[in-house]
Amino acid sequence: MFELPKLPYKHDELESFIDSHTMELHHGKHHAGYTAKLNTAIEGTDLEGRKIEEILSGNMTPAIRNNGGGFYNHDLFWKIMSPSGGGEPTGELAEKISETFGSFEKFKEEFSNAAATQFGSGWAWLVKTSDGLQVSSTLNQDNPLMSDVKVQGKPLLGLDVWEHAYYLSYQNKRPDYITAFWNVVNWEEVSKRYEDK
Ligand code: MN3
Repeated sequence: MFELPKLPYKHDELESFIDSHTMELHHGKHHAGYTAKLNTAIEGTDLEGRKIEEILSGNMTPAIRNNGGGFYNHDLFWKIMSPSGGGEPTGELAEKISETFGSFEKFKEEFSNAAATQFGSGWAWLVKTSDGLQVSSTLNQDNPLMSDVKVQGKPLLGLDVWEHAYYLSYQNKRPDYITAFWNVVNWEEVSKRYEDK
């Protein structure tokens, strides 16, 4: 059984970038919903008891793909944000980003563009692939762990661009939400994910 992970901060701690009501609904309703439906979908199958990363990299029913993706993606999303976030990465990750994209600013541009141009619901990603770092985007609750997406690897940073993630504060202005996001990115956590095997 998967459990809804606790938020690592209070609902209102990402204000004025992400409002408290959005956080409450997003975590307490959307993420909780994916978690419950994932449990229903794997109950009684041989996927019960497996790690989520393992489930998502194998063959899945649509219900497991959508709800398992939703479970994993939101868990990552809460962790890679922090009330004391923002700024720039340091250390190995900072070097790798500069080497790959030219500069941190260029990386931000590429990631923001992937998030802005993802049509409809989906996610933007910074992915650690076997060849290094890459920016990508996916539809719905798909993610880079899945074996049939364009850019595969370990998701380091993810941005939810479903309307439920920003509509209450930003309405149709997704680019403003993307700009705000950079102020809450927890680079320490992203670096940790990069350096971990
Ligand atoms: Mn969401």
